[in-house]
Amino acid sequence: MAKDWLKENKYQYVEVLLDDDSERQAFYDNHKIASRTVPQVFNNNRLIGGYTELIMSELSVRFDMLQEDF
Ligand SMILES: N[C@@H](CCC(=O)N[C@@H](CS)C(=O)NCC(=O)O)C(=O)O
Repeated sequence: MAKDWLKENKYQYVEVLLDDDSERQAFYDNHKIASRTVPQVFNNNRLIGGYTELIMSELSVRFDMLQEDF
């Protein structure tokens, strides 16, 4: 869903596959990610979160832009 959303909204992304359990655990630990789910979306090396947080962050930016128009 996150990949589809990024494509639809014309964002470029790099996918890091974490199918291997130990690699995935190491990734969570190295990035201090408390959640143990995928996807984990980063923007400029900064963790946004999962799909839900990705959508929420976009909505937040759009909402701020709307506010600036008033
Ligand atoms: N709220 C998260 C949910 C992510 C989620 O549930 N991902 C599933 C795979 S699609 C997962 O990692 N399940 C493994 C688990 O819950 O341990 C989001 O929006 O990204």
